Amino acid sequence: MRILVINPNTTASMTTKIGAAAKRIAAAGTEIIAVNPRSGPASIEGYYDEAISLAGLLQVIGEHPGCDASVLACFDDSGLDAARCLADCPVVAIGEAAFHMASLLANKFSVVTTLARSVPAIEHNLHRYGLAARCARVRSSEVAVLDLEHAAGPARAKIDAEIRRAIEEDRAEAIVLGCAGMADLTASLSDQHGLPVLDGVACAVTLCEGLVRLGLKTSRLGGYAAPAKKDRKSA
Ligand code: 5HY
Repeated sequence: MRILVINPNTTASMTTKIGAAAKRIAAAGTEIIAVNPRSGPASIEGYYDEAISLAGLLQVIGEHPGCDASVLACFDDSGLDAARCLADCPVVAIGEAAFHMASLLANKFSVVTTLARSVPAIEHNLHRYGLAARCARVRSSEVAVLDLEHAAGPARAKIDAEIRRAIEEDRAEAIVLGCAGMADLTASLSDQHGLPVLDGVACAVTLCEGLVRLGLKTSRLGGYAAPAKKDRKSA
């Protein structure tokens, strides 16, 4: 099977890291195609970046028909519903995937994300997915997305400290890492803190493989009907 893994920001080094995390978990016979748009923000932190990233995201989906499934690798699940309408395959977003998997492993989980401005969108998604009651708290580590690319040491120390606070203050029984750029920290953080630490990229790839094996496709009956043919002027 072929899984299209989309990093909706334009930072190629982050796409490489996300692709490596996807390949690490993918089953034998699963081909991972990791891509990012040519246009859009270098990182997505909050509502404005999210809105600016959507045109590039949808363009990339349109340019890669014929995949068996697709992963939306940005933790605020930006553009998920529109992507599901356009893509000719199931689309799984990394936030939604990690929340569902964490709920299978723990009564309560906490999310550790990047900046404070990214928190509200993640909280809204938890409510939208009906999983807010399972999340003790969405915490920001005050690590910018691109700091994960350049300053991994100091960034990791901040994430580490926030996980410790989530365990002590939230009584979190599992941790969801709130950025695709944290994927390479998952195993060592889980070992260090002695609880399940989930990376959304790995969770989403695994769910995609399951959907494909079950032969399941996105329903076209209602909100995810394919876009209607109409005149859409572009700038
Ligand atoms: C992400 N932004 O996973 C999100 C994290 C965030 O560019 N990739 C990004 O802060 O919402």
